Amino acid sequence: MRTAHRTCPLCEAVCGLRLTLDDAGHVTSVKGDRDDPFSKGFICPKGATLGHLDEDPDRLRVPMIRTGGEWREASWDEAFRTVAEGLTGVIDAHGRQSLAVYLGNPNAHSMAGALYGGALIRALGTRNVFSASTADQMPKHVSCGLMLGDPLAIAVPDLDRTDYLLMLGANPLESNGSLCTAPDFPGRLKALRGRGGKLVVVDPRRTRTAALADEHLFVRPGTDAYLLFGIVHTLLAEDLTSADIGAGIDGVGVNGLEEVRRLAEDFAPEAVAPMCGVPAEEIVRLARELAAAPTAAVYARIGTCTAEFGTVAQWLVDVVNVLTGNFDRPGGVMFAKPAVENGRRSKPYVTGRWHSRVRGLPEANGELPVATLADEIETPGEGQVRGLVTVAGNPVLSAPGGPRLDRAFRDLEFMVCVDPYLNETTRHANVILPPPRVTQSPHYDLSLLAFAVRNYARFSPPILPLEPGRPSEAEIMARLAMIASGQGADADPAPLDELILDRMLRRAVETPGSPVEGADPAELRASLDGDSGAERRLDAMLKLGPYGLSLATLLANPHGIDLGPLEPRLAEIVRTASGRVELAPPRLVEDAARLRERLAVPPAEIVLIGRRHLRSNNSWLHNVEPLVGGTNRCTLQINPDDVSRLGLGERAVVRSAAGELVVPLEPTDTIMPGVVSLPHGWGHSGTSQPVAAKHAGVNANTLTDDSVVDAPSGNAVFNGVPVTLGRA
Ligand SMILES: Nc1nc2c(c(=O)[nH]1)N[C@H]1C(S)=C(S)[C@@H](COP(=O)(O)OP(=O)(O)OC[C@H]3O[C@@H](n4cnc5c(=O)[nH]c(N)nc54)[C@H](O)[C@@H]3O)O[C@H]1N2
Ligand SMILES: Nc1nc2c(c(=O)[nH]1)N[C@H]1C(S)=C(S)[C@@H](COP(=O)(O)OP(=O)(O)OC[C@H]3O[C@@H](n4cnc5c(=O)[nH]c(N)nc54)[C@H](O)[C@@H]3O)O[C@H]1N2
Ligand code: SF4
Ligand SMILES: [Mo]
Repeated sequence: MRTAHRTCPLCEAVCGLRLTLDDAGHVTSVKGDRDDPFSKGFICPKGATLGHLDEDPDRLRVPMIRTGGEWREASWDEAFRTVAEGLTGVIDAHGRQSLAVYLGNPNAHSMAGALYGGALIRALGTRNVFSASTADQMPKHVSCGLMLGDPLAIAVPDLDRTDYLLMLGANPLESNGSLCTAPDFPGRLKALRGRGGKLVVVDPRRTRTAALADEHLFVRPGTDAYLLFGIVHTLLAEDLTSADIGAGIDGVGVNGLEEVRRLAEDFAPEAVAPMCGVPAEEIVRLARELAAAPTAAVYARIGTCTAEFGTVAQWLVDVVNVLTGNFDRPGGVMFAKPAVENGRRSKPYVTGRWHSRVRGLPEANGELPVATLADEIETPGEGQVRGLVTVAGNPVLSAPGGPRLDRAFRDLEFMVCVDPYLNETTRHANVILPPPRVTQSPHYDLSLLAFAVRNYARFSPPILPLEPGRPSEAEIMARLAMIASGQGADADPAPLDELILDRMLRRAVETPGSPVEGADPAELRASLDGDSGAERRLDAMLKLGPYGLSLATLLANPHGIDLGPLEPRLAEIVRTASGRVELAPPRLVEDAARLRERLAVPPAEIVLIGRRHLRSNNSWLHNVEPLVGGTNRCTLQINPDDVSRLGLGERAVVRSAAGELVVPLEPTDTIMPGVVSLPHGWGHSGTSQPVAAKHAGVNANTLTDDSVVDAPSGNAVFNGVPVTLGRA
């Protein structure tokens, strides 16, 4: 028996876990780590079943090679050789622009994804870069990029100190939070109420989060931008804005206030109320309450991002936070200061540096919208995608118009997937390269700690060793990068880490004011610790970071280190060309005009939205028996009035512009009339996962339409999809 501590890698809450293992290395129990200063023992059912996931007998343990319809196990050498032949074959025949890469959500949780994703993209040398970000948070990146000059400068609600939280399109009691790293989100919301604060939830469903709130308001899907504009209008019309805006925030000036005032004129509460379904007097009251609260924060997540005006909505969230004087202020919204900081941008943020070949959609953050991946594969011509690399993604279930991708993937000349499962997407691969188990992998949250509600750091070394000859996920990605850059299947990936380290250390010693200014890079390199290239790179980044931590300090503190509450730091954050906060970026002003034109368009009678369940995680925890037991969760929630009005039975046919599905109905008055909700990540077929196959469900993205995107960011639209319902 032994115990080991590590961070849960499954969601953004980064809970500390305490694992017990027997002598054979089997996980016998998983509990919350009470000594973790951030999560303090909190755990959810997913974390508690991490041992089941880790030892799932259906996970792939060795590479798989497909010939025709036949899969066989292969050695790592043969697998990498097959990848080298496949990728170079496509490059030689059609050029590098015929390659595409798709990086899925778990890359945000792994050291491998954070440290090698960029190298892999550069090595592939293609502009066809896709990721789950354009099915998720790209609108927030674009709005922050345009307002603050840095797409990663995302302010999070100061949950533990705020007096008033207005939450739109998020359900942290199921999701445990997103773009707001906060272990025990439920406990933090209860504490907010306990100290006399107020929580208001805006959601087309009365969720578990809404049930915990002081107040819940139904909003018509896809219309949060109207509601937020109504609030902005009221703040300006009633002169409720903070007196200090003119003086700037933290010494940082604010541009564009008059432009916002001009735009907001057309979005009076009475004008937007019929669109968003929130009565005008409620909109006015929300604005007054936000202005009057000693501190207040507006926080909006996936329900508002994956909508047609997602970027405008995200922008208005921060406009309200600025206008009420709550931007970069304790109790308002603030910026974390992680132990490893993101590299500073040297150029102002722009989108549209290139456009997608078929639909001419603009690039954002170096990516093209996943909503146009199928177009790029299907449409012949120079630059047609013929080869695909996926890492930790399942776009057949997660991307809009998933079934179309399912068909498109069949026509690829070569596809390689890094994934522990044979699933709806990876079944189209020629080669699957499985990463090791969670317990065999090191963990540090390079991405998520930048969005934490407290500054905190924690490193988890691997608990169990790798089997001889088995590469870590970092090595798999590094070797793929070596292959893509033409160095062959047998190239040693170690020089890649050395190259990256060398660049990092040289830049640091040349940077005025850096903790190692003027030092000798070779000496610094010699002083680095770590059992792998990835760990040595982490050690270097920690040592160069704002707290001067190191791998050794983190190893000596296995429960994590509390680095204190968030502090105002806007002056360090802003990277706009003007050096000021841009309250009215031209690209968003332009989209606001489109939003104004829509005021005249009557809304669809019935629209579809998604939802999440605590025991699920997108498409990939459905093979874990303890998480899928109980009643079927892949149901269409519908208001009972709609059931009787439409004369529906136990099941219904749902049709959209993209496709149709037959689904079981779950009548509930927790959803507003005119709205139906279906969770994504289901519709399992053709996998090697017998448990998931028993709980197959249907693919919600059969109904979502890849021809519609949020214009500024190219993000997919999952909420507010017009549908019709008929008897099954
Ligand atoms: N258990 C579990 N946890 C997860 C995940 C999971 O699949 N399962 N996925 C992880 C991922 S990848 C992410 S990005 C996060 C997401 O985390 P959250 O953003 O908290 O996501 P949801 O729980 O889907 O909550 C979104 C809410 O938006 C509502 N909504 C839908 N349309 C609209 C709209 O137009 N306006 C408004 N105001 N609300 C709307 C929905 O009813 C839903 O309650 O969760 C992460 N955590
Ligand atoms: N209709 C609708 N669609 C949605 C959403 C919605 O709300 N509604 N939400 C969207 C959101 S927010 C997101 S983030 C996307 C997610 O989109 P994806 O990232 O494409 O989908 P996931 O289901 O998260 O797939 C994760 C894949 O990674 C694999 N995996 C798990 N752990 C690891 C690992 O450590 N290494 C590697 N290499 N692979 C691993 C799993 O087996 C699985 O194949 O879905 C989006 N799709
Ligand atoms: S809340 Fe998220 S991080 Fe915490 S135990 Fe559950 S899945 Fe893991
Ligand atoms: Mo996500």
